[in-house]
Amino acid sequence: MTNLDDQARAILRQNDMGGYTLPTHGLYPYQWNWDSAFAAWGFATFDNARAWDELDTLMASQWESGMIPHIIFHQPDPGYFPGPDVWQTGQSPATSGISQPPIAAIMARLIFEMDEDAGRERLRALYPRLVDWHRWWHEVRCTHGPAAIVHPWESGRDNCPDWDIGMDGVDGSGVGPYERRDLGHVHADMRPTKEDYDRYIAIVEFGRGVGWNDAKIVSDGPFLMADPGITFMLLRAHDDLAVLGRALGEDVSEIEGWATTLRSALPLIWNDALNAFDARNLRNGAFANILGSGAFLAYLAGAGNPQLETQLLRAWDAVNYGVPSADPETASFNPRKYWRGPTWPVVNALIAIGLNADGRSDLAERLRAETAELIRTHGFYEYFDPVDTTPCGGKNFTWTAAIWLTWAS
Ligand code: 9YW
Repeated sequence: MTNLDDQARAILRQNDMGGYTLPTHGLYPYQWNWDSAFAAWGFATFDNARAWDELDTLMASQWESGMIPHIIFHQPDPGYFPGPDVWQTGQSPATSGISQPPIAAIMARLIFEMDEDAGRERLRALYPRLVDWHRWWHEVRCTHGPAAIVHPWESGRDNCPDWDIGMDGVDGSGVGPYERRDLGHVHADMRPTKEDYDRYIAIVEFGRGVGWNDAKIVSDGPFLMADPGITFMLLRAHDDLAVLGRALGEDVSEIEGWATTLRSALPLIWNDALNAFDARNLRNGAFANILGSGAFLAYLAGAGNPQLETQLLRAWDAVNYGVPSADPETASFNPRKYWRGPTWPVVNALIAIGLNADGRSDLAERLRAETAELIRTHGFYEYFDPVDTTPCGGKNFTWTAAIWLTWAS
């Protein structure tokens, strides 16, 4: 067996389609937004120019509104559903009509600081697009205070229990027949259910029906929830973008204003009954009352507190490897079903960045060691059972390889 660093680099190269990287061949044959940002960070450990290329191809798909879509369908591929024919966004290249966790600025800062001389001009070219994307989040998606998502896919944590109360209000019964492609790659037990998919498609059909008009989707769409995970990633990304802007000699007061406003909205996603940050249905104000891994991204935004640490340790101590994506002490916990319990190396990496910044390097190191053990035991899988280490989902996964090279090894 070659050493794991070599294997990780080989995975990035194998998934490299020339300027953009697939999450994994087969299951996800396109460019995904936050996967690409992680890929860029991974490339930066051995090919700085290629790292910036990845961010360039991602940001090149920016919509007129400033939105960066969650999937870019560079080349047709029948292996994934729903493809561009379902989304019908009219973009070129074709894209989905929703966004994904805005971590590109976080990764751009990490990459820039690895080699400032090589990165300065690349960053200068990228910076205005990042600013426009962040402005879109502020103006379109932070109108209720915290960052709102209009589709569970937008959160990056597709079927986590956080979204159950919002999904209850989505009628999937009118969706016509379709064929899922994910089940040809991964066992159904590890994937979202048919009821989930019917509702996912119903939300897409709503967006398509209003011509992907952002304002209409937010005001009248079937799903609108405050996402703690995106809120914290966006807050950290605003701060990092301001750091990058200053390094370029730009006026960053607008970005600082977005960050101040977003930080002042954090009390709206604090649930006293849960003693943690929590998702919220923005149609009626109800809390999800579910401890999810998005809450622990608070550390990334300097928003940790003692109650949250108690909850983090309770959930983490209830499993053996990594932070679980859902609370192990609730009935909905399922250690192999996608975002309903498994541990995700990429989320662990983000939580650890936050814990380190918060002065909890002991916890960050524990998280790194547990994540590394999963990868050493089984390889670069998409996610893992946090109780018994079973590798789950796709293999030879780009973002797992990327966080190995940058953080876990
Ligand atoms: C899907 C690519 C994507 C990730 C998401 C993850 C999954 C796609 O895969 O969504 O069809 O379910 O939930 O976070 O970006 O790796």
